[in-house]
Amino acid sequence: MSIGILHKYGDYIDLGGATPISMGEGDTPLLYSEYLSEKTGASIYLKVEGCNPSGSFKDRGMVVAVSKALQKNKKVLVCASTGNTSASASAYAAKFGLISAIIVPNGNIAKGKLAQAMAFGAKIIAVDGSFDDALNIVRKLENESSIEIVNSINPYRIEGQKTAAFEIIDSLSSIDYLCIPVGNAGNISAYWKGFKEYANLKNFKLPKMLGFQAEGAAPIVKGKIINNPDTLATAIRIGNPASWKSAELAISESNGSIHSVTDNEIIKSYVNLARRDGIYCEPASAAGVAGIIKLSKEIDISGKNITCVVTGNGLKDPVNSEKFASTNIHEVKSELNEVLKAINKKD
Ligand code: AN7
Repeated sequence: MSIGILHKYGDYIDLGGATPISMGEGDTPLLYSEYLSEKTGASIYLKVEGCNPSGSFKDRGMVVAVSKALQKNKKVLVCASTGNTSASASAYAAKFGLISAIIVPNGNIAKGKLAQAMAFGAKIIAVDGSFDDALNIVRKLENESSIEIVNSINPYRIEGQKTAAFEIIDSLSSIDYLCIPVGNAGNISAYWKGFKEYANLKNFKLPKMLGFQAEGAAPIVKGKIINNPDTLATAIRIGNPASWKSAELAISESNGSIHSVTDNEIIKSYVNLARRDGIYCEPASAAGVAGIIKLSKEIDISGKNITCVVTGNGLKDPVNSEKFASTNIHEVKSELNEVLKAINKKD
């Protein structure tokens, strides 16, 4: 049976007396990329977080936040979301007998994520604003007694997400760089917390944190709130990240840096992850890979050990997949010769 992060790493997670629950989060693949390593001269590994129960890294944090919500006898999980947090919250709500209410930017969440939340029976509230507007409303629900806010402003989310750093160290002993997409900036903060805490126990050299935002939604890179963030990587279409300060701290403490990547660069890496590594992710998840390819042309990373976090599953965003990663469909009669002809035909 899958044990989940709270059973595997329970000694290192502050649960404050809550009962650990599980949907089998974590223990995700860490795959060596021959293609990316050859291209950059570094040793590049991919942490495939789309293999979590609801298809993204959010489950690592959600399992902790929901354990606490159950301990506090809360009835309703609420989050603002660009999609993955809402899919995760709705899954845990379904399993643990809670209601989920998700506040999403109308028209700007990927189809698969909405379909997931619907399937899990969530109450879906689509606001005519951005993710940042939705989160501002959610913050005001703090004093509602039956509601647990499960965005990463809930510290238990970060507490759970830090376990991905533990897993990387358990596999590779140490790494030089961690490359990670940045949206609301919770995950980069969580990894850094995880690396620091684990270094006290395992004695390894801390990695440099490299964060990557989409160019049209790069408030931390630009040092200012972006009022109308825009990118086709809707998961990271965020103009005023909640964990802005802790992300900056992670970057400065680790001697890392934060950069932007264009939608074109994101899509190129998204398609190559599928075609060269066999990893089907959503566009935002490819931002870390796009970033290290870009940086490899500016700084010498040869010989370095690098892990790129691939944050969510490709099935979540069928529209961008069809738009940017489709191939021909050969429609033929159901006859052997026709099928053989199609197999041998040059596209
Ligand atoms: C695939 O679901 O913010 O920097 O509401 O779905 O921790 O926000 C999702 C973010 C990267 C960015 N990759 O992580 C949400 C949400 C994927 C994501 C991020 C998200 P953070």
